[in-house]
Amino acid sequence: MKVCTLSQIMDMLRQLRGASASMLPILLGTALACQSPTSAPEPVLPVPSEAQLAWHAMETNAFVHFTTNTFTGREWGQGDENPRVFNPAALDPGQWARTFVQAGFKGVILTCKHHDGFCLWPSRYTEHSVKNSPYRNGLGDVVGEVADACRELDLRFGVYLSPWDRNHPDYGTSAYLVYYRNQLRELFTTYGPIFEMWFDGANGGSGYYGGAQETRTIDGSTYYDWPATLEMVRLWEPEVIFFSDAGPGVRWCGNERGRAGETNWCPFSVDTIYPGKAGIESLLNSGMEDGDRWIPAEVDVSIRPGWFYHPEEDSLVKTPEELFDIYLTSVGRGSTLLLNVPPDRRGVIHENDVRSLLGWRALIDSAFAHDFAADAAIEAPAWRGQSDQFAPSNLTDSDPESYWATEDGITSAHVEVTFGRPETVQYIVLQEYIRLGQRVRSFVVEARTAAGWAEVSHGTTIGYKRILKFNPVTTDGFRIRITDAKACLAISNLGLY
Ligand code: FUL
Repeated sequence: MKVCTLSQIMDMLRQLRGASASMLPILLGTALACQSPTSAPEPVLPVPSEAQLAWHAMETNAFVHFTTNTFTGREWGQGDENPRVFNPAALDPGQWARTFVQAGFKGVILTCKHHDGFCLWPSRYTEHSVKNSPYRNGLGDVVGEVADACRELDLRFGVYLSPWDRNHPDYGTSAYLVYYRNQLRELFTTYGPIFEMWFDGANGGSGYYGGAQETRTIDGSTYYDWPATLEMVRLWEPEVIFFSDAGPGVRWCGNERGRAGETNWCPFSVDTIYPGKAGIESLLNSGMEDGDRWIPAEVDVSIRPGWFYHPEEDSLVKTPEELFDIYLTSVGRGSTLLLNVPPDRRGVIHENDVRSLLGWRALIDSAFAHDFAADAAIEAPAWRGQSDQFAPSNLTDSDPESYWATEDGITSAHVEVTFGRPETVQYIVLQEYIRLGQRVRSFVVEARTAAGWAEVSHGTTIGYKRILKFNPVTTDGFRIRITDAKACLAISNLGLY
């Protein structure tokens, strides 16, 4: 029996909209022929929201650290910096955006305020901002310029607003929360749409605090009252993704080295977790197979040793090869990569960073230039209802909404891919149909040899995307064996490069 994929149904609906009365019987006939006798697998909870699905699909985003530190050489400003030190004489967010687009990024997250409390927009709630800097004689608005440059090139824009503020006199009291929320209102109502809000876990400690020059500690589990803040922000931006150790949108991957866990579950339970909680790095890194919420890991790492630009690090920019390796351990492990590229003192992305970024993109493009699976024959002994809707050919049809599925309760199964002639392959890309939850616990990749199937690689979780790199193998066929899963399989994509 002929069955319809979601995209076929969407096509039909589109045609129906423009159909004349005489075409209706034909379209109805097609629709009836498409009825499926086989139901889709039940979702395995938790499942991602639409906003999280869109976030997964972004895959790589740019992080931009820029503040007084860029000019003072620090990584964490004390909060006592004179705003006059902030003077990017040739600021060019258009150059950032063009570079980011060429590098393949889909979004940009800007440190609107780092721990030094200096605001890159002329906030009406503080004097510690661009309005007291020489930049455009105090009339500039870096956040506005960056948001506009992003929008012009279809990059989504996100904000980092440090909860810890070493400048503000009220930090540590409830008055500071009012200040922090006022600033969020300014950002979300002036510079939206904002796709992601990033609040890091570095909280409390020594600082200027309006001249007090002291150490202030806060209770990270209660002080910020995050649920109330998030509820407020959602009024302005219902779909915004919140980043923190505890999500709720996405979680930290537990390190700043660019490595998501080899086993990386998106499900995560946050009952006892709050932003900045110590000692949970490995949990954050691997997620929780039985977690009760979808909170995928985001990998944040800098292209340089520091988060901010320092001239003495110009020779220490990560090479295209190092960045490619990070791509494999972030995007290739089911995460999104948030790669920090800090502008220099002129206000542009330094030549060395541009060179590395473009070299990195060229490596990705060349590694994944030709998918040998796309025109290969693909077979499996059995699949869900033997229905076209769940057939193994869905793995290679480049439709992310179609998938190969097994019968309920069948948690191990295999597919065989046969090329027309021997090809040399070094990467496998697998993607689960995560709309129905994350399922796979382990899998094995084998190549056909004269002596039978030989293992070339194996992995644990797949999730949104899993890329495995192995020693190049020349063969005319592969077998992918899913060896264990939480429930029946639902896999949308298989690529061999
Ligand atoms: C950390 C901060 O302390 C660093 O300066 C940087 O912003 C990094 C992304 O998050 O918590």
